[in-house]
Amino acid sequence: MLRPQDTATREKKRLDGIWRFRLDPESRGRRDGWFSGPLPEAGDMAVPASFNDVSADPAVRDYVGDAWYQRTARVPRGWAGQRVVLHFESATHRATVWVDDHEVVSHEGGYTPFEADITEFVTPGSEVRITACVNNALTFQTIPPGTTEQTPAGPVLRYWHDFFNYAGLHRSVWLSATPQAHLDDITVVTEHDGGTGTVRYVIDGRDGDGLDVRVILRDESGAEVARGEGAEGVLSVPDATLWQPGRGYLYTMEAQLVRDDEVFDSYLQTVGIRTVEVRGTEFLINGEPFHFKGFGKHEDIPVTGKGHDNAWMVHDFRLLDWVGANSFRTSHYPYSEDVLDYADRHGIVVIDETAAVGLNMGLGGGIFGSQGYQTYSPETINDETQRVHAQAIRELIARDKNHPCVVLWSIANEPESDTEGAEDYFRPLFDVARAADPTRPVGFVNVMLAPHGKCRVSQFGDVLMLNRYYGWYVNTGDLASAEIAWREELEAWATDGKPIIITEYGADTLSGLHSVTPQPWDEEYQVAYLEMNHRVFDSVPAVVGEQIWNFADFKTTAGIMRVDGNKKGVFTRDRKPKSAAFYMRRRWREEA
Ligand code: GCB
Repeated sequence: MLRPQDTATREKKRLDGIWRFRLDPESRGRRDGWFSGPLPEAGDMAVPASFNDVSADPAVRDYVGDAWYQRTARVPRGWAGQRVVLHFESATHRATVWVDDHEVVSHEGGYTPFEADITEFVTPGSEVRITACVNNALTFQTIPPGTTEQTPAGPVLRYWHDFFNYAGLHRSVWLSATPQAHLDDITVVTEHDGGTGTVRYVIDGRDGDGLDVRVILRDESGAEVARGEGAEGVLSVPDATLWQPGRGYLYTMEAQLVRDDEVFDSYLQTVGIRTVEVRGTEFLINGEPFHFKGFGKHEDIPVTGKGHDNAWMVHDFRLLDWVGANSFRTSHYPYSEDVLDYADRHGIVVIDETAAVGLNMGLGGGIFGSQGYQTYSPETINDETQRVHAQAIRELIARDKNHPCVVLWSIANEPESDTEGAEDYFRPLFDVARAADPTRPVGFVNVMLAPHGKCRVSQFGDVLMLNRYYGWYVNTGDLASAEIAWREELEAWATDGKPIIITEYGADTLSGLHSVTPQPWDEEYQVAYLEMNHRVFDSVPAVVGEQIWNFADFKTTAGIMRVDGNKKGVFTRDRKPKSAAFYMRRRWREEA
């Protein structure tokens, strides 16, 4: 699947704006055919946005079930004879879509795109009615998982991840036109050797019998630097400018379907020439040791929730630059493609994560507190969950494989990983990731409950990614003991001979709370906590990265461990710096 584009042969029309919207707690809509006419008794909803906080109504905020979106759109009259596609960048967590009365596509998984060829249902120049039934329930067979528990007051959704179950149409919806004979997929893999860059490409086309594939690679000035013929090939780029952390140089590869000099379809694929390799305990980008400095983030902003917003995105990248970060992890789900494009362009390194978070019944609404379920069992996380998880890995890699910013796949965050069930569950999933992308390292994020010597899944990863909260969830307020325990555990991990990235460490901190005698929740404690962690990291050579939890405060479910959300941000939810932001800026910028 290729994201909609405007090119010499393609057009796109964004369908964002105000859609008609209605909750459907009794799931009547399908039976009553709500798609077959104007959505009855509907209100308004912004797209893109999570619906939860927009309405200022607790019943909408906490709603679980079907939610209907509808709008009309005019298919441009110039699209006659073209193939017309309806493309959703995401629908959380699943959706079924109708065009007028025709059901055109269903998709499972809240953070990857899907589309339908709707040519046969539309007439260029006329309007169509587009209806999406989005559903945000979670079960043991969804990624992420959850379950609905019956309470005396009715059903309540429970889940084991520590962020709010925002839902809706979080990203853009597009109508797009392509030629009937069209390009369908592009894969690029890059290498370089002594100044010469190599771009291997594979192009898939559809309905293009008798057409040839041609690719043209241009540099940032638009000058052609290489050209190839055929659906697969290797381009050689003398004196290539590399894509590097902090310097996101991008070539553009134009893929064409052609006959002689006539171009039938054209698609523009950005290409960053760079290599990624794990060697011993080093993580190499372009053959140079790379040290990850950054954050676990969230797609989370006031009111809009997980809805993509360009102003907030640009602002976040400005703050990453200000603080001296060079990377982040897309904790805990695939982010908007706009974010990855932006990271490509700005040389920010990304650990790209699936939405497999909370496969761990040992975790509560913070880090501890068993939930009374067995994680892996026929009734809970089972073969079907594994199948859905495998599909989530494939869809993430299919979507993001060409982004130079992505250097590492994270196939899960903090699953239960110290049991035989975990080993059986995860072994094949690493194979799925490696089959989908043999070029990047693969890992998963280990939880404190499965320390070195107990974890049975880390053996499968190319790198070790550790989330640790010494001085917060354990040794709370006692940084001296925390430092001893943490160093001991980290030194044990270092004996595995793999690079270690600390993918989470953090302390909840209430912005504005100060003390000359630091203790948990005040800004000085957050700084002291970070300083203690850095003493530990800096003394263990296998540590190749530190990503603080979290970039900014974010919304969670209500709970006794959370005051208006998770407060481990170095910035507040509205991106005001805490003292830790200035401290990190000193550490990361002075080291640079
Ligand atoms: C974790 C989770 C993250 C939580 C964090 C916390 O280990 O990976 O999703 O938000 O801890 O603050 O408890």
